[in-house]
Amino acid sequence: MTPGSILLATTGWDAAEWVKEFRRLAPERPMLTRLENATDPAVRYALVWKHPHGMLAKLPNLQAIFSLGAGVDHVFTDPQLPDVPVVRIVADDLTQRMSEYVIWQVLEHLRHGRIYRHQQAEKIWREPPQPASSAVTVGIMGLGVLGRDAASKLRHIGFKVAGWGRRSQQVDGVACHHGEDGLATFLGQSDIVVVLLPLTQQTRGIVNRDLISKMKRKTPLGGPVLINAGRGGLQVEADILAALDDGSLMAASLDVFETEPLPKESPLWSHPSVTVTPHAAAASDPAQLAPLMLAQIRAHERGEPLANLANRDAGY
Ligand code: NDP
Ligand code: OXD
Repeated sequence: MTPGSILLATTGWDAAEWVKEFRRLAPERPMLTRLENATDPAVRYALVWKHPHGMLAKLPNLQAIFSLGAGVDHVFTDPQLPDVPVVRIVADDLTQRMSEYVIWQVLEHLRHGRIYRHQQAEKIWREPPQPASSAVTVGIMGLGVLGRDAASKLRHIGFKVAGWGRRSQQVDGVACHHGEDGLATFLGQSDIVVVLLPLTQQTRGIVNRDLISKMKRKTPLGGPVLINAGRGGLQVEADILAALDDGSLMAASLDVFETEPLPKESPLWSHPSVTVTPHAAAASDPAQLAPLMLAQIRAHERGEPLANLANRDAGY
């Protein structure tokens, strides 16, 4: 069997390193990058990040779609998505990067990073109260591959950890909650809420005024803290800003936004209680991930099943 061609279809993302990596690892396998070539019958695999909608439907022999990220919302929003398996990224490298981001931001809030940066700029020598990590509960919304790893690493640092998902599950040392009924209890327990949910029809806009109003008010940090590294569509930015301004939210670390890149006029950029990062919590590194994708493609061509399939009905 001749090796199937790969089409790389991305927008808003420089794909040069991915092309280089695939050409290095599989020089025998034709790799297409021009989106107007998306009718080529030789293409069996599409690697996508925010591909132009409708284009994949024109590939007559497409066998699988690989998301270049762990999230697949950008794939499922294509109204003409062909009926082939959609593979998402599950990789230790990406998981480790996300856990690093979560730990970094949780510690930033525990250890008053924003306050000390301000104090240094003003030459102020003052030590605010220092709560123990063991006095703080980090609540993780989305106990999937990324949420469970972050939970385990936070526990090892010393935090108490709660988690919330769609279905009931047990995770060692984590107070697990699920479904709509479990959400208020989960929020009432969590001093810092970390959002690692996928964006689906059910989760769009979930981080809104109503959810923030259910967050624990009295926390060892002085107020509730939000960290969102899931997707921008999960949050209602106007509600977050209003909550920060009226004090119902103390601080927020946001890696993802309703519109990306975050528009220059967004008040989030300059809000003193907000930390903005440019959708950089966990980068997809081609040197780490291309070999895994290629291994999947080769296994598929040997007749083995594809792993890490997204569920089209659930949307993640
Ligand atoms: P998983 O699919 O492994 O986990 C998703 C979790 O969310 C599961 O626990 C699932 O519950 C839960 N969930 C889904 N829908 C609901 C719902 N309606 N109510 C409650 N819980 C729900 O995904 P990953 O952990 O691999 O990734 C999570 C997200 O992180 C990605 O979808 C992506 O959007 C984002 N991401 C962001 C990055 C960044 O750089 N900012 C990088 C990588 C990913 P259940 O266990 O019951 O299925
Ligand atoms: C992802 C992302 O989904 O980078 O992996 O957001």
